[in-house]
Amino acid sequence: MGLWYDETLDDHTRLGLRVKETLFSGQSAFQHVEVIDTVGFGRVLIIDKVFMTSEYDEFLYHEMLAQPGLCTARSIARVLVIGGGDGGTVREVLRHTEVKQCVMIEIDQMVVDVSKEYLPGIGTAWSDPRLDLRFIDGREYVTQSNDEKYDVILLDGTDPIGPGAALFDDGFYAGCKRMLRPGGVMALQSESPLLMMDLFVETQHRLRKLFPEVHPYLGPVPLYGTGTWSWTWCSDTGEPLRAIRDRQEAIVEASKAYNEEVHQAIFALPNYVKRALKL
Ligand code: SPD
Repeated sequence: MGLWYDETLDDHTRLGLRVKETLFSGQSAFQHVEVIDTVGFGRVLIIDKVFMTSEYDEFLYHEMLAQPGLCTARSIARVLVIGGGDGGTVREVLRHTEVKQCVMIEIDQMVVDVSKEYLPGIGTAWSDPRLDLRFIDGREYVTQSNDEKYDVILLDGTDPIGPGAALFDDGFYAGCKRMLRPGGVMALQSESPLLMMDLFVETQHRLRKLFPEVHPYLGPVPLYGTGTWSWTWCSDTGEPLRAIRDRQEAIVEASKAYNEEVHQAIFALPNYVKRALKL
């Protein structure tokens, strides 16, 4: 049978991958970081025993986190990414030639170093001169920095356990909103509406207190428990379905999942989600 790696989703459910080889295992100042090579999902990054991303399905997560916001914001000259140490989100940002600067704030340098070494196919933009990578605490950055403003902010954190928990509360979201330019868009991963319905709903309520426009959207990510994942599009103004055609056209050809039709479709919510959100 060989060796299996299981992520425990809750008291009665595990998700298991058959392992070919463990490539890295180490403890940083913040969390336990592993990379395994698997039979079905290729190389997989794991933090604190939770699957973070895989070579097999990372595009489903990173394109959906980044492209809906990037294709709707008024400008995308300056983009902030918080988290995203595997490099998949900044790769998506830097596919746009309109982006002049992408600041990435990652608390844990080990995640970036390990991803550069073992997941080079995910983080393909590390040497882009427009990338400004800073190893600092994302929460401190958004709550204490006064002068930096962004057109798009993308939150690519872990689940709200360990250091990732600091990226899920009112103070953090308010700090992000303060840094958004007029017409700007913030998009974040907002967990599974099946496995973590309470957290998903709570997150929507927190965001609605701050932004007039809060629109969750859904897509498949097989690596994450239940396979159904959510992201949320937030803005002061604007409309998530009104994509900027030229900007979309420039990136759709080379995208694996994102295109004009997918952009429209992902914002359609099934009844169980609408009812949970009282929409
Ligand atoms: N349950 C896992 C959630 C992970 C979300 N972030 C993944 C980071 C990929 N860049």
